Amino acid sequence: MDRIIMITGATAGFGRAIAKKFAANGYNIIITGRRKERLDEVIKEVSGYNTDILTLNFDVRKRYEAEAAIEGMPEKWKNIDILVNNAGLAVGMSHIHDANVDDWDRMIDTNVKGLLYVTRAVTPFMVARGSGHVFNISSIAGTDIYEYGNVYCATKSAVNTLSRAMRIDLVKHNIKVTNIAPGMAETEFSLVRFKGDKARARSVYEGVDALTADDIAEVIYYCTTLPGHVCINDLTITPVQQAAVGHVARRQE
Ligand code: NDP
Ligand code: 8X3
Repeated sequence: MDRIIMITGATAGFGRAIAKKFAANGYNIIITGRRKERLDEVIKEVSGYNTDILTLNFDVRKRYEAEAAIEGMPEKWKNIDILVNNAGLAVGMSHIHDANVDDWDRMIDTNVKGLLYVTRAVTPFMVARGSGHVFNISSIAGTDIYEYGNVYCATKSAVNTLSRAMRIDLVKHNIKVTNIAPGMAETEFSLVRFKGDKARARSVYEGVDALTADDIAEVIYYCTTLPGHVCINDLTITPVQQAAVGHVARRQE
């Protein structure tokens, strides 16, 4: 079987673009997410490529579901070369003293615990084979802390720390770990953060040529084309108009 990539959160945004990019380049893809109908759409989108596809329909927050889905894969699919821990979200924007605690739970459970559950289930396959590449999708919010961002920023700081920790734990097994920290990218991210408020979501990107999901897919693919002995450890990617989270040179429209 050819090379295999597993992408969490492949039903939208970065994950979906990454799935298409790697399928177009001959990889077999394992795509995961909660929305099954979206996974079916991705299958149709890559049907023109010479690629095998496995869909795993689970919620990364549900540890036993995640473990069962990954353990239950046919043996040949366990030879995963690349894992992209992408599933994640921001929910709400509030000060620490008046936030919705359910929003905090969703972010911590998805962005930190979900990432860990999937990594714990997949990395033993890589260790057994003595090779692999893990990408963790963090954010500039992991280092560039901003008002109302508190818990989302904290989850992405945790991802940064986990990337460093994974690199130390996995280095002797010839496993690369690349931490990707994007800035503003126009996906469903803001729609989710603002709980379906389309106007508010759209306003985030006004006057900015934001990153696209395809930009992120392109960068991740590039990292995988380097020689075996080369590992890009950390990458920060922003639109040219964004210097930091709160420093965006918007066009007047
Ligand atoms: P999207 O909302 O477009 O996509 C998010 C993906 O995550 C979806 O496929 C969704 O699938 C999946 N997901 C969310 N929660 C769960 C869950 N509990 N279980 C399984 N899958 C889940 O957002 P992006 O593509 O923009 O975001 C991808 C990653 O990039 C996130 O980690 C985000 O924090 C990060 N990021 C985004 C930036 C941006 O500006 N867009 C910038 C920096 C980082 P489904 O709902 O079907 O389960
Ligand atoms: C998403 C980037 O700036 O909205 O991770 O926090 S930001």
